[in-house]
Parts: sequence; structure tokens; C-alpha cells
Amino acid sequence: MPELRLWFSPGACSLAPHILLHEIGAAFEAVKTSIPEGAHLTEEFTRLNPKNRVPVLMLDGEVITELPAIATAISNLAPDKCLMGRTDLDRVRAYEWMNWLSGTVHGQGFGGLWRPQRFSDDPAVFENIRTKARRTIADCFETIDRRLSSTYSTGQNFTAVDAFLLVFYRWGNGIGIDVATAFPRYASFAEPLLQRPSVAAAIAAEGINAHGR
Ligand SMILES: N[C@@H](CCC(=O)N[C@@H](CS)C(=O)NCC(=O)O)C(=O)O
Repeated sequence: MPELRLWFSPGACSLAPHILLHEIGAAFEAVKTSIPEGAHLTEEFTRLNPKNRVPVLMLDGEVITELPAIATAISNLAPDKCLMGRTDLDRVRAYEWMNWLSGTVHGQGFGGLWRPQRFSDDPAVFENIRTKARRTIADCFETIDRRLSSTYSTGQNFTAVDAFLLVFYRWGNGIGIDVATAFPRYASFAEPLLQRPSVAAAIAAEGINAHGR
């Protein structure tokens, strides 16, 4: 196994790769920062990732950013786990999910809600951006709910997509969506996965509440 170090902030999207590292049973160093406190805004972290975001994975000295890329790098370390899908079609579906989760659900939905300043320099319109972002999140959760019909989102095994979906499940509950009532298939998918040893281990290591509420 290469030398692995993951920079995370408790409960942030970095929870997904944190779960994946536990899933493959890798020895790794977890480096904690705190996004809400702005603890990542240091010269040292900016040198590491000039985009100033977590997650960051260092793999034998190579710095990797962006969740779909990090998930792929971790998946490559344990090919038998098929964390980015088992068949060719599963892999295509995994990237289809990861791209949308990263760009639309995270970037536009939760990004708009929590970081409206990324979308306008005018504080007067921030509330409008937040309102629109909440609608985007609800639309996305509708899509997720429609697409989930079995234990896993992609193929027949646990993948990075499932880990990423758990992040948004927690965030959805955290912003006051009653996911169990409004999106019951999403909740029925997520709740059993929260018991998975790799998921429970990452949640315990981050010191966060499993359900996000
Ligand atoms: N596109 C990036 C997004 C990463 C991202 O936005 N991470 C958030 C935490 S969930 C962050 O670090 N935010 C810091 C900030 O906005 O200052 C990815 O997929 O890795």
C-alpha cells in the first residue's frame, strides 16, 4: 500500500473518501481541519490545494483533489472492491452519478445554499440564491429518490457513489429536510448503509452524528 494521507473536515464531503479508505482497509493518516471555522485557510493548506477545499488525498507524495478523482485513486488501490463499479456499464453509471453529485447536487445545490457569494458579489441577492439552491436540492433529492431501488446505487456492490450519497443524506437532514418522510427510498437506502463497518468507522473517527440531524 502506498503512503496515504487524507485531509478532511468533520461531516464535509471528505467523509466519502474517508469511508472508502476504511472500506479498503488501508493504513492512512487522517488530517483534520475545520471548514466552518475557516481552519483550512492557511498558507500551508493553500500550498497543498490552491483551491482551498477538502478533500485532499496525498498518495505517495502525489496531491490529488476533486472527489471523483480521489475516489478513483482509492478504488485503484483495491481493484477487487470495485469501488467505481464492477462491469463496464457499472463504471459508466458510477461516473455519471459522481459527476452529477459533484457538479449539480454539491456545487449548485449545497454550494448555493452555504456559499451564495460564489454566485454573486451582491449580498442583496444572497437570499434569492439560497432560496433557489434549496429548490435545486429538493429537485436533486427527488431524482435520487427515483433512481434508488436496491441496496446499492450502482451495480451489485458498495461503491464510491453510495459513500457520496450518504454525505448528502446527512446534509439534507441537517438543513431540515425530513428525508425519511419526503424521500423514503433515499432514507431506506441510507439508513442500513450507516451501519456498514467502514461507514461507522469514518463517522466515529470524524466525531459526527450518523444521521446529520
Ligand atoms: N469540487 C470539489 C468540491 C470540494 C468542496 O467544495 N469541499 C468543501 C467541503 S464539502 C470545502 O472544502 N469548502 C471550503 C470552502 O468553501 O471554503 C470536490 O469534488 O472535491
